[in-house]
Amino acid sequence: MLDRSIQELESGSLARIASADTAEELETIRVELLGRKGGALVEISKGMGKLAAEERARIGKLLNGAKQKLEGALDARLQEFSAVSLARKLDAEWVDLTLPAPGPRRGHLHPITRIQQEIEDLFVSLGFAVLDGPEVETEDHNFDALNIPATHPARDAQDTFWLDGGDLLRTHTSPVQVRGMRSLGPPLRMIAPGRVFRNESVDASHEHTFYQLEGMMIDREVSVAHLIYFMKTMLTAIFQREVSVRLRPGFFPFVEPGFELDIQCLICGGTGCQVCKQSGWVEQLGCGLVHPNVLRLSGIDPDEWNGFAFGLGLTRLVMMRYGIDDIRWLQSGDLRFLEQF
Ligand code: 2NL
Repeated sequence: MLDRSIQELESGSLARIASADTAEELETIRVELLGRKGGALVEISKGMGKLAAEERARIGKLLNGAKQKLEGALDARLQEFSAVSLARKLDAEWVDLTLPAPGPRRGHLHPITRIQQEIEDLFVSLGFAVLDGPEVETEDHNFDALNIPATHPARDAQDTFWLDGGDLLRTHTSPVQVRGMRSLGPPLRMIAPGRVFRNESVDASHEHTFYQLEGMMIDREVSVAHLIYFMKTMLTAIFQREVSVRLRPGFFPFVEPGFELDIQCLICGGTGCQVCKQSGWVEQLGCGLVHPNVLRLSGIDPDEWNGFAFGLGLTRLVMMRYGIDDIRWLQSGDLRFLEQF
């Protein structure tokens, strides 16, 4: 009688275990069968007290065997579940380690940096050194050594950011060239690109911070013909086409004679349009032959040496090249602007 119920319990339970779908279901079955209180096997064993000693031992063995079999089946089924769920996870969550990593987003140089480097490359190919210098300068390097009189309005606080102690933020890159003349000595060829500062009220065409590039060549018997040759070569490289230039008189205290250099308008070819304001010509840069006082103030004998010098605004050049109508975009750091280049 007990034999039968043990066997039936065992085979019925094995079938339930085999068809269980979840770990929770298995746990319910485990409690029902093997639970210390009210588990089916415990209930059966309660009937054993009434049996003869020999019979009790035999049934005890049967019960133990059934218990072990069921425990084994429960554990095995549980194992299956975790194997299946691991397989499912591995299937869903795989990563291809052979794919290239995404890496940082690629940026690019600022349009001003780009035009500066193009002009640097050109002048290096023509034998010029590219010089750098400090943005905080002395009054001597920025004004006195350039033959700019003490009364010149450019020195006023309206134009110059003066610092405590008499130094200033350089208002042009000329002080770099003064340092160059003093350290290199003649003959020399150099350019000085860089950031300059003027105390301007900011609007669409004025910034307190902008970029310039100046250059100079000092040798024996340098003429305006040399100047025109180098300026034409530079402007042809910048605009990537042949350009016609003209000189008009222009005053800068550090050159004599001094010129404003124009190019024939690249938009209309010289017939007149909005860009050249109907004149056919567009102003590009200032230039001239280095003033004898400037040479002397940097220890160069003007009876033996002379040279040409020029200065142009990189910021303005970039605005012309790309048709940018407001100078404030260039220093804004606005990605909507920068990502267009
Ligand atoms: C302009 C005009 C110019 C120079 C810059 C220069 C520098 C030294 C000596 C002589 Cl150390 N000249 N630089 C000469 C003529 C014009 O710049 O309008 N620049 C944006």
